[in-house]
Amino acid sequence: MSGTRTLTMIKPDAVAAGHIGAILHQINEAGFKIVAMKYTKLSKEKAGEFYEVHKERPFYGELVDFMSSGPIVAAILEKSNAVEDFRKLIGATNPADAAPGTIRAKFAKNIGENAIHGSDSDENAMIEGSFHFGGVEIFK
Ligand code: 3AN
Repeated sequence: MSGTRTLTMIKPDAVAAGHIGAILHQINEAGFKIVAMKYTKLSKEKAGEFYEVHKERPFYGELVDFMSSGPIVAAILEKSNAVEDFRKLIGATNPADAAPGTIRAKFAKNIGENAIHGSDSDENAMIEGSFHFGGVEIFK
C-alpha cells in the first residue's frame, strides 16, 4: 500500500531535553501506529548520508554535526496519508512559524535544532525507512 508510511526521528535536542515520551504520546494520540522503532546514534558519516540532499546548503555542516551529537529515536509510522498528516502534526521547519500545538511548536528550540524529522514524500519515506531499518525490524 503506498502512502501509508513515514519515517520520523526524534532529534538529539528533544531526546536530551527528556521529550521522547511526550512526543511518542502525541504521535500515538494522532493515530499513527509505530511499526518499527530504535534508539540509536548516527555517526557523522551516516548523518551526512541521510542529509545528502542538503549537501550544497549553507547549514549542511551544522546539521550533520547536530544530528550526530547525541542519541535519536528513529521510527517508521503507519497511518492513511501518513506523510502529509505527519508533516501537519510536526509543524513548520522553523518552530517560530509552527502552528500552536504542533510538536515543533511545543518542543523545538530553533530552525536547526527542531526536535523532530518527518519524511517529505512517499518516495523519501521508503528510502529513509530502509536507511534505518531492515525488513526483520519492521512489524505490521
Ligand atoms: P524539514 O525537516 O521541515 O523537512 P528541511 O528538509 O528543509 O526541513 O531541512 C532539513 C533539516 O535541516 C531541518 N529539519 C533542520 O534541522 C535543518 N535546517 C533547515 N533549514 C535550516 C536553516 N536555515 N538553518 C539551520 N538548519 C536548517
